[in-house]
Amino acid sequence: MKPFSKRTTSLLVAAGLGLGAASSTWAAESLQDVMKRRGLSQQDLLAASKTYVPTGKRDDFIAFSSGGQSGQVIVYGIPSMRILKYIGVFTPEPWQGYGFDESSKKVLRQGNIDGKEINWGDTHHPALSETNGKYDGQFLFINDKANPRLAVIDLRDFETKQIVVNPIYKSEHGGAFVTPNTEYVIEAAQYATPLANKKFVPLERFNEEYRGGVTYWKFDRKEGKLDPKESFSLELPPYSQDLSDAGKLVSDGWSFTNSFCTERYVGGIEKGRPPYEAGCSAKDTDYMHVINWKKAAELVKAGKAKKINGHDVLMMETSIKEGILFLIPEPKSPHGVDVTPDGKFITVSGKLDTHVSVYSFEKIQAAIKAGKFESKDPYGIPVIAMQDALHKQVQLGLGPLHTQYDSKQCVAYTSLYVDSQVAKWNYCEGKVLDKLSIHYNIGHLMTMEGDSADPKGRYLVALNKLSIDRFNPVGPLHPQNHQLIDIANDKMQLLYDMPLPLGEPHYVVAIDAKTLKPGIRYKVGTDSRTDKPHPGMVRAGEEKTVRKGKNVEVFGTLIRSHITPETIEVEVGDEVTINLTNLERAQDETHGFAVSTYNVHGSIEPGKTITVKFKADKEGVYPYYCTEFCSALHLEMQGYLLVKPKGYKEVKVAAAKAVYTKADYEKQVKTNVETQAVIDSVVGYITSVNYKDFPPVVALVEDATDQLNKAGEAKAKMDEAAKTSDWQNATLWAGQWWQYQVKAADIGLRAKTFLEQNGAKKTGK
Ligand code: K7E
Ligand code: CUA
Repeated sequence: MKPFSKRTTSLLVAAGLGLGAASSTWAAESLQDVMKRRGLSQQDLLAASKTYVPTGKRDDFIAFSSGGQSGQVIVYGIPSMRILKYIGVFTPEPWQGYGFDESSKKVLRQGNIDGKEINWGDTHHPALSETNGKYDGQFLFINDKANPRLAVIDLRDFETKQIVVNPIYKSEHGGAFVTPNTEYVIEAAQYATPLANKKFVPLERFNEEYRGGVTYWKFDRKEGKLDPKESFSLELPPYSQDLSDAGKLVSDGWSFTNSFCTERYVGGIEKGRPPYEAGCSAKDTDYMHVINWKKAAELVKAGKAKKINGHDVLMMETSIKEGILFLIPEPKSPHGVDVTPDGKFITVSGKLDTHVSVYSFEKIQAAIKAGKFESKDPYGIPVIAMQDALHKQVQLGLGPLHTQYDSKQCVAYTSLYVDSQVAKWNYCEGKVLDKLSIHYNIGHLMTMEGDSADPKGRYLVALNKLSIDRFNPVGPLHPQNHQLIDIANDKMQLLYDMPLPLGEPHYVVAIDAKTLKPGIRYKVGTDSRTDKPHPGMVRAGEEKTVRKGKNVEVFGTLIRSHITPETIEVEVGDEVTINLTNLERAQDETHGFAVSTYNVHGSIEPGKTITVKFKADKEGVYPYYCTEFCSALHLEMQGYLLVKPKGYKEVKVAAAKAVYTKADYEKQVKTNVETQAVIDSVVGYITSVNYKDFPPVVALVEDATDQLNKAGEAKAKMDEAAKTSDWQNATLWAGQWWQYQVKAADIGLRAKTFLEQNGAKKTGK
């Protein structure tokens, strides 16, 4: 173990002393005792203090990780590495109702291919939207490698809003990468196939008829959607196009896509041919594709594209003739391609080479301008000589893959898959600065905003392929391991291992938490997936059930702790549509909705309206209920779906006998009057301070007022019943009045605590 700097030690001693002095009641164990009992070193303590986020505090960065084969996105905080959310993208996600209510189902079904439902995805590369090359915190894009698709997530609510299917590929690995103003989202094919849909071509015609490509999806920022009509692709040779990156600043308007298997080798071990991995790594170099996408877009506008499957494709012939497509050799089975923050250089790693190669955009442009090419590839694409484009080659170690950048000038980090290391190096001067061992077999790595024009440095996350012995065993399928590394100093320091139990997260992006501005509620009646008013929304008091022939449509509402309607009566065979609006305004008061055995579920956040649909195809009695523990009477947030036999005749049932007496009624009223006194005192406090200066409190006050209005309505009904000595109903309505009081009091107390903790001042009124 390494010795400690003096500063570190004194820092720790100071912390220890501080603890001892401040807390006499709980500190039965001293810091030293705990270290001894748990076998912690000073280094461990320092690492812990760099990642620990005390209760109530928040993380500095928010990471969006691919969820790999789970088809989802994982959101976590840095440096705590606490998981905040899984976002359903290509895979149904019941908690969010994703795929279980109608409008989210529609989004998921946009991902059908040739009419087939596809219920999973192999997500690889998330990309955050950019403005001037910097993260703007508005949108997230992610690809599906297995089924060539791309999804758009709106970061106002972290929901998936759109899925598009690539019209000409059968797989796609090189997405998503955005251009500096998110004009386009780049996606490249991986495994070459015939571009025309459902076209069979024998493997023997691979070179002639199989093709790769790169697609530029036009992003309409105002709509928050990719626009297929304005999107286009470049036909490319059947090299396995891998990852891409867009140029920025000086290289804006260009994009770079690496490739492997430019041998165009076709395996077939069954026919006695050597396997793919041998044939695909035979050559010493593969090609980086250099593409002028701005000019490509103009050519498409000018009608130079050919329609394939209804999609605009610039054929190679056109791209060559118009001078927008070039190749540069890159060493042995390249994998990453990463443009530096200043846009001047492009870093490429070869999985089977020990170097990273740094290409100079300026040199590339000079060669193009001078028409200086070393050769043409078999399809006639001009090839720039490697030495004409290279800035530096740096020997880093075995299996270099991906590169990310630091906030410090010229500093880069590259993952070394075979060595299981992170290399820190200087790309301007071409020298290695530091190396750190990780566990085990790192794939991507990621620094804070490290692929943008303005990296934030500070932390690095290593995304490791294996975790072997790092965590408690949970069977042969191990968790993934994300390791947090401190990169603020000259030497890298490993801080934390985070097991990720949800598919192989290839890549992750992290953004300054302050840049994100997610909402906390929807405008009442919003369909969150379309961002439009939901036709099924109703306000309180407007709830109704409409029958048209066999179709029964419910327009209902949810508010603590009540589902309106409480009974839904249908006949077997009816088509049932249930629209539900969450009338809450209070933060985090989400209600869920499920109907027993009908496979529907909704997550209805404050203001949201959802629809669930099903055919009531079996007679019986099916409870429905709220699935989020939303209040003390959450369990009572229930109702019944009654599916009656055909032609069922109502049977008169004697009304239940009254069980409550005048004494019960009076007892409840007494409780209510006492509760009102508590509410009045809380209201007295809130209105005595400057609560209007605190928007969260204003929202709480509105919510509490709502509840109190409802309390008034219940009280009026109570009074009416009491007038006719109907003690049964008077007692029940008194109870309902109390329910609303309790909720109002609960909200009021939350507001009071917030004001006290945030330094509210007396207004003197
Ligand atoms: Cu290297 Cu799909 Cu980006 Cu995995 S990819 S590691
Ligand atoms: Cu609403 Cu539980």
